[in-house]
Amino acid sequence: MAKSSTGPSAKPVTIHDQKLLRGEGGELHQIADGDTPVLTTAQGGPVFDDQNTLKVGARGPALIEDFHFREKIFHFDHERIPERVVHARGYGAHGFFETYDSLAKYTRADLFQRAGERTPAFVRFSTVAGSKGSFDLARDVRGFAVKLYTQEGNWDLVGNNIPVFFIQDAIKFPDVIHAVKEEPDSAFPQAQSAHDNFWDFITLTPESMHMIMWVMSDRALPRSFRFMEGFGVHTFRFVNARNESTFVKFHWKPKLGLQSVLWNEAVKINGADPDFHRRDLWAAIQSGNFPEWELQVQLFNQEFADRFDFDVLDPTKLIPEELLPPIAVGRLVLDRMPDNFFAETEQVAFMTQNVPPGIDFSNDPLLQGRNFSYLDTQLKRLGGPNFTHIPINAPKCPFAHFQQDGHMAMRNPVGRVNYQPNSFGEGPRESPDKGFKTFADIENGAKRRLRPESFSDHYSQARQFFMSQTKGEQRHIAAALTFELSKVKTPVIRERMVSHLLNIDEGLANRVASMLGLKNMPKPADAAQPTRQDLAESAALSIVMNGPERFEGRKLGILVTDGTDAKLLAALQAAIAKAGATFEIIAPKVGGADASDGSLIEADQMIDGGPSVLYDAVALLPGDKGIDDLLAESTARDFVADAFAHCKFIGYVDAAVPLLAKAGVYDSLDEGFIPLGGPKDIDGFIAQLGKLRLWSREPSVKAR
Ligand code: HDE
Repeated sequence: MAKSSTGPSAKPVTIHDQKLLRGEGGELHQIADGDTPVLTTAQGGPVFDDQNTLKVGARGPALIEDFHFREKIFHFDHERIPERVVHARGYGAHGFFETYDSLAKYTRADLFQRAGERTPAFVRFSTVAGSKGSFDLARDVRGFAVKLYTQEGNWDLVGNNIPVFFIQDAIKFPDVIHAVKEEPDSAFPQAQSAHDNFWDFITLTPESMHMIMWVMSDRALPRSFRFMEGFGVHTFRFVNARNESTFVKFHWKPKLGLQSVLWNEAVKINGADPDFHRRDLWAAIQSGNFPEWELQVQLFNQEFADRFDFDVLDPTKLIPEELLPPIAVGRLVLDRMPDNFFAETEQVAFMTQNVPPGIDFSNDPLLQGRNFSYLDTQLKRLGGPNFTHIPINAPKCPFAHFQQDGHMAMRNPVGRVNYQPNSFGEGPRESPDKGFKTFADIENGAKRRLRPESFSDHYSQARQFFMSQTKGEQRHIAAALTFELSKVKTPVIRERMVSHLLNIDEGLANRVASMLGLKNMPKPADAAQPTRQDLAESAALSIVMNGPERFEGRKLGILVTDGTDAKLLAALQAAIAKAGATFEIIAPKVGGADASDGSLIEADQMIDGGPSVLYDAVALLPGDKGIDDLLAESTARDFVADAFAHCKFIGYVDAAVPLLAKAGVYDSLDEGFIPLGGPKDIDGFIAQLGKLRLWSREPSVKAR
């Protein structure tokens, strides 16, 4: 007869450092003792055995009365909520916004009234097209969604890292998103715009051309969330206590400057570390290097807006910063990771319609559509109307209303009165003074479905963006367009895109056509408005022209082996820390290497797990003894060859020369290679690192 289940028996075992009990079937049990809390069901019932289901006899069948098993599996089965339709992959952090000076002249919003006022914040960065489990370095727009818990309710500035958008009217949003996401029959490609559907839609939607220039630029491949800008995109309004309105555009400027990676690098990062961006944010915040952005605003009135040919309500246009310099109004600091990713980052519900009194909408048709969508989407994702009861979405100021009941209601009214007006003197009342009062703009006109003519210039700012880039950045745009279109199987779509490029810049169109091997040059696309050739270049649109010129916040990869010069390594580590940067040690074995003085160098990565694409620059510090270990490793050769191809600065000791030769770069030593003969050479190396990349090398490593 089979023995009956008795649960964990009292046969203690020790597995390395863990004391456990062994059950009759050999399974291991961890038993509560001393202060350890007792495992319970969600109902609070103490659990007897968490390793075995309840069965008849030792070998089954299982019993349906096993409420612990059923509750555990039932809960597991429902762990996921629907991922966001767009921006599914994201990463968030807490922090605060600090106001510089009172903006009372422009807005009555409480958070802008007092210098030094701090408002709690939660920010979620994201990619748009990929699913929740996709990789970080997709060529894509990044979401930059900020929730500010103000004293007058939550203000959500749900922006992107690109200041314009693909479409002008919200009714086209499902189309552009369907087109960019994986094709519905094959279910691929994941997190890529390089496929027919996307380019088919884009080439039939000329209003997208300005945004396309941005998405094909290095802006779509940020090195870190910490090194990218954020934009509110739409024109909003500030409204002051006298009910005067000023148009406003919001910009977040990273304190550490802008930086992106190359496409070839991005592709390799996605394989080596699909969590590259989240790991970067996590590491920076956990180590106390809190990322910071300045909030800058462009303020203008209707008279100023009327000076432009384009419409300030058109979200495919920007106001060049040279024409309207932004004013710094505060700073955002991220200083704390969520305790729990799901509870906070996954459940956070951003909504464009969350604005405090003093901030108001414009008639931008995209913004108007978004104001419907974001509330609607939360109902589906979070399962009911009570999503503001979830702590991450709850206001941090006093609030009171008569909303009640519904799924998962956590805060329930007490007392009799749940309506107003009431004559019992209970409950909240409306406030004409404090309440949100919509700016009383005068609107009239016939009800029509119409795109205003003022939205019809689709190419001028696309051209302006392209012309404002450095030559290298322009090459990247041409290469990105060529790569993307090379994945498009329908030749006519490729040609159609070139016909649009002809309206942007003929040189760009010719370059892309030639790299695609296009046999016949198409005619320029029919344009609703001719492209303006006279728009001034804007340096603010380039990444390279807005780099940091210092290595702060960046990361050096230091390759070591047995025999690495201990003094040189220590001096380099100290100098990197002094520059406000970080480093990782890469060695042939993760157990580390023995330095020249016999000390152990602890490794962060084994060479196979730490390719140079994960670093902003590299230092090759092998010892004479250990270099042979590396020469036989293709990963070590790739480490050097990729650092070279990606225009990175490379510090090296003499012992590394055979590796440089093996990687095929020893005949191409340029000023990006810095010999590290001893600690005296380190200052010069660090100074060079501040340039981030040796762009002058690029034409020799990527001819097209
Ligand atoms: Fe969004 N967008 N969007 N979007 N969006 C969402 O809301 C939508 C647009 C942006 O980290 C969704 O909660 C429509 C522009 C960010 O949680 C959804 C239109 C900009 C995030 C939605 C737009 C954005 C979203 C999906 C066209 C830049 C992520 C889940 C009118 C200014 C927020 C959700 C986060 C998320 C709708 C266009 C930024 C479906 C209908 C333009 C950063 O409601």
